[in-house]
Amino acid sequence: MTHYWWSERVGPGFSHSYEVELLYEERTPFQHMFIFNTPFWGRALVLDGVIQLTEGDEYVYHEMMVHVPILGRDQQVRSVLIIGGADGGALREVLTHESVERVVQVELDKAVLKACRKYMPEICRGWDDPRVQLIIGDGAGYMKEAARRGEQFDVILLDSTDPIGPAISLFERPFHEDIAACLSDHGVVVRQSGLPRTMPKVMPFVMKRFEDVLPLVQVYRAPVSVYGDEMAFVAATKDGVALNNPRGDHIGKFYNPGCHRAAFELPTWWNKLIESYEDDGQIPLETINIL
Ligand code: SPD
Repeated sequence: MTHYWWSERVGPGFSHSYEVELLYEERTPFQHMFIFNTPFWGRALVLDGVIQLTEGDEYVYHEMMVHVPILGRDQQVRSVLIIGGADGGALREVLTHESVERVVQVELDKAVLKACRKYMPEICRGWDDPRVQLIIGDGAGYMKEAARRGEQFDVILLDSTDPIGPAISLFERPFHEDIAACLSDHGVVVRQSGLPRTMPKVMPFVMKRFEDVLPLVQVYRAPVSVYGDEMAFVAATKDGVALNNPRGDHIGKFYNPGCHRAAFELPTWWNKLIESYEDDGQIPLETINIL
């Protein structure tokens, strides 16, 4: 097979290049998908020109997205909703928790799920677990209906792409109101909130949207190498109790109780970004250099 170099534009004048072998390409009804093999990171999923995950470091993102909200509460987590996450990495981590009795996953793009199942079977597993209900459909539409039905979840994970393309509706105000309505009394929601280095307004924008509807909002971070810098996760709790202190002694490939606590210690420049953010309610789409 032919190898060539593929680049992701991470920010202005800043690209990452990967030596790749194309395994699969599809223009789905929603996005342009590539699955590459790379010599350093293993297989990689790319949507609309943005690396979503690689086999080499996906565990950092998925373990931190999942275990922080599940182990950051005193209460056992029984029900989980995942919006997005077609690659199955978040689901895999959720299912490691024996207290979890029910997982609903809502994924927009069936084609991505199908390709991940075929090309990344080690990550994309868990769909056959009897606790899992998979729904192919729009996450915002599902949340609206779930709120109307009075559904409740202990943990909601927003494992979406960045706020461009099909994920846009997941960044709009009504979606956040529906999320708050669907959290149980001790419920937690977590959203991947971009790289403050190159998308500095996404994290504070997401914080504001959750502050509009929930009493406590926190930021924590995870070093996902292929994204280009540290990723921000924004978490919000329904009862206003913080997530900093992990329950138990879960050890993952990245996650451990020390990493859990440390993730809430933010760099000074992140704190400044949060303090200086002026909310105009507009979804921040641009990548800019704030150095
Ligand atoms: N800037 C890259 C953000 C990628 C977020 N999606 C990751 C999906 C992993 N399940």
